[in-house]
Amino acid sequence: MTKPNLTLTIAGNDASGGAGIAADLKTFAEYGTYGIAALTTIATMDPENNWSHGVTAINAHVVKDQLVTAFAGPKIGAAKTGMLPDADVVNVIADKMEQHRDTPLVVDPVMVCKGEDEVLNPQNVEAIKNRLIPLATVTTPNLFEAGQLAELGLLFNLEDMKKAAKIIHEKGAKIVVVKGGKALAGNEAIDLVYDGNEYITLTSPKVENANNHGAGCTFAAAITAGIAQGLDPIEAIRKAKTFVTEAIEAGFEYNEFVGPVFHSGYRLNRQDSI
Ligand code: PXL
Repeated sequence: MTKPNLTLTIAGNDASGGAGIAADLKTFAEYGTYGIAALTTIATMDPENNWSHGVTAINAHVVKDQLVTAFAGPKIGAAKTGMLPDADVVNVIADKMEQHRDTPLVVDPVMVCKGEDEVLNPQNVEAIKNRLIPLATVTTPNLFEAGQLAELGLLFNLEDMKKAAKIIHEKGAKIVVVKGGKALAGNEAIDLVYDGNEYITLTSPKVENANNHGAGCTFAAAITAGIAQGLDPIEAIRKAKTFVTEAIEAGFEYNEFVGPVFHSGYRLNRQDSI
């Protein structure tokens, strides 16, 4: 067997296993890549208190040390970022990725978790915008995040998404995917892709009563793995959309509070489990 392609996630742990590094590493494995994780935060949820989230930050110097280890092996085919707790951590990651500009970077600018309205602190959003977006091969904001990054406030329709995508592209991201997802009116989940030349819309039917916790992380991780496997970014985005749609279809109710995607859905639709 030849050596696997390496993929790196720089993200938080969702203690319920649906989002964050759990989603990323499972997705990397489904694609047949060798996943590595650098942990940035630990997110816990309290079943006694309506699943309210607790977030513990990993110190920036520990994030830095993890990245030194991660880059000490074979070449990393592609990396992604997820939940980042503060500007210090963002800066450490940007410093490292500036030394490894030949490693494609997927920036999932996580600002909020489903079911929680807390937005990350403004300095953090600024740091993501100024330090990571310029390094991004692909960035995958949802409607809310795209509005924040483009400084347009709330977005409501495809025209707003196009405007935001163009502004985020001007900030340096090579390809911007604005995820309309379930939030847009109508019965299709629409994502808008902009590469500086053309707008491409990717549509899929909205999955009814979707158990979709972790869908954003899974989508970005799938793009990362596709790029590491040699797909061009647009092809990687198209394949990731199919991968995450099937993961959502395979989603399940974890408890009364949350329903995660099942990251193995795409493979299990094609193959029996081991
Ligand atoms: O879905 C956003 C997200 C990302 N990363 C971690 C999370 C969550 C939401 O719960 O816990 C670690």
